[in-house]
Amino acid sequence: MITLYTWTTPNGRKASIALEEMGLPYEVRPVNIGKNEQFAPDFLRISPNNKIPAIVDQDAEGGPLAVFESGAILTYLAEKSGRFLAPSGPARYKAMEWLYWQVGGLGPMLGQLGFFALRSHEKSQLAIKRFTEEADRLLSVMDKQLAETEYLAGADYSIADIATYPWTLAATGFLGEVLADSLTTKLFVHRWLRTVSDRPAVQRGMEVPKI
Ligand SMILES: N[C@@H](CCC(=O)N[C@@H](CS)C(=O)NCC(=O)O)C(=O)O
Repeated sequence: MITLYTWTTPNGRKASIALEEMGLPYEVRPVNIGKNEQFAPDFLRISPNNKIPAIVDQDAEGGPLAVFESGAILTYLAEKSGRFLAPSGPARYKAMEWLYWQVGGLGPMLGQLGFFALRSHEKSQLAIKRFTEEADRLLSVMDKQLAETEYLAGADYSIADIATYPWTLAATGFLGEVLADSLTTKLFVHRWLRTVSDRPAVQRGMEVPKI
């Protein structure tokens, strides 16, 4: 059994979508980051960076294993299930490229844009401009890739798509007005979003955690 520590956010949903897609049994422990539960000592022992998602696999080889950081979690789950990540060769590294692109690029930039454009009471025009332009640049890179391939890493759906889906949905959802100009030109991103949205496991993963 895998325990998933998560909340109702794009980073949390990457892990629940992966668990649903891979059909791995799991139980959910909601960590309410609005109430600072991510700083509880018990949670910090599992996720020392005080962020969700994190997992504990009780049945890991060699004994219970805690994993934090969504990219590491998705890689671990893909290797455990043997799904959505090639075991070796070029397809593996294409999936890794786009996985790291999401974890180090799209996620943090959209997160910063959300903070400066929506959550912050003080509106810094410089920060909003900087992160709007960077979000547009990243969505353009993604659109160009998806004009050439069905999924981010090629012909096959992979953990790179799982990682990128919840944040791209956020770009069209709670960031939709901020990014309206950018989104009108990203036709292949919208095609990919529709394809991934149609997957039943993605729909189930987006409902986690139920609170
Ligand atoms: N790089 C991390 C980012 C995780 C992250 O930013 N999680 C947010 C929720 S979406 C969080 O737990 N924030 C709580 C905090 O910063 O105190 C990952 O990909 O797992």
